[in-house]
Amino acid sequence: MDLKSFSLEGKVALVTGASYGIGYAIASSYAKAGAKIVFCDIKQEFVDKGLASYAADGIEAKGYVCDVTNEPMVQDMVKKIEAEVGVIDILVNNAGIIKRIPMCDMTAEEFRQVIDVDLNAPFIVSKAVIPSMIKKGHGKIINICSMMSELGRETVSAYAAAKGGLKMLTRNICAEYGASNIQCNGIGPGYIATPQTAPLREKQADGSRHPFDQFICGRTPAGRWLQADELTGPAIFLASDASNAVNGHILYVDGGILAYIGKQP
Ligand code: NAP
Ligand code: GCO
Repeated sequence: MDLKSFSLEGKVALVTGASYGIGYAIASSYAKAGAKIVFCDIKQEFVDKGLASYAADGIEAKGYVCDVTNEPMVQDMVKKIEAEVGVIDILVNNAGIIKRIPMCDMTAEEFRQVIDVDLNAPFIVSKAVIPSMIKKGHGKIINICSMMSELGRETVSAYAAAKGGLKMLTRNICAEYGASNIQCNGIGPGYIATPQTAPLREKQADGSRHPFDQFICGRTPAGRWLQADELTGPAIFLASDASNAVNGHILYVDGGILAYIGKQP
């Protein structure tokens, strides 16, 4: 086997919501593997912040303001990327939100907002890039799923519904476009220390650890929160030719959570 198949040299990669957090870590690793990086975020100030961080890391990235739930805006962004950078070889559907609200207290509108960003948007962005991937003869789509693609927990009904749906959208894109040499896979991160999970790790008023922080460490065989950088090896693999025979798969990068019943009392 030629180890060059792990390289992303010359590929164009779009990572959504990648000004910071998991998206930023994945996009940066793609740049190091040789790809040209394009990212989007919903607000100009976040795009500017992202551009400054990439530049500080010595990475040349192009950033676009785009709300991934807005189909005309996404179609427009993809056209611009094709004209200004090139046809997208790799798409990472990373942008996501969570609302931690008990189901019976959640409004239908709040539920819809989460489904819109976490499930409808990956459909909208994938749909925008697939036609050019078909013309080019290959493409990689990576959907950022979750533990909640498999498990439920109190307060995250909309998020779990969306991430469970995203797992099945992943399999369906594989089923529908595998014959066009498009591989669509998911990464299911465990509990990663990013701004999204910061409220779950906040120190208590008395300086003790947040109960959820203790719960997650006890529920993870690795015994710790994971870092965004730990997702990058699997993300490079799924974006590269080394994974051309892997399709419709969800690769859980969870420190062992899904294999574990939890710490014995
Ligand atoms: P994060 O720190 O909150 O970053 C999410 C990014 O998505 C932000 O840059 C956010 O931009 C952007 N975004 C939100 N709505 C958007 C929209 N409509 N259009 C464009 N961009 C939008 O989250 P993260 O922890 O890095 O998570 C990234 C992905 O991994 C999400 O899909 C999340 O569900 C998933 N995930 C996270 C964990 C974890 O433990 N952290 C575990 C499993 C899966 P703004 O800041 O401007 O809103
Ligand atoms: C939560 C967390 C999770 C993680 C992640 C787990 O409130 O339980 O935010 O949903 O972000 O998706 O894989």
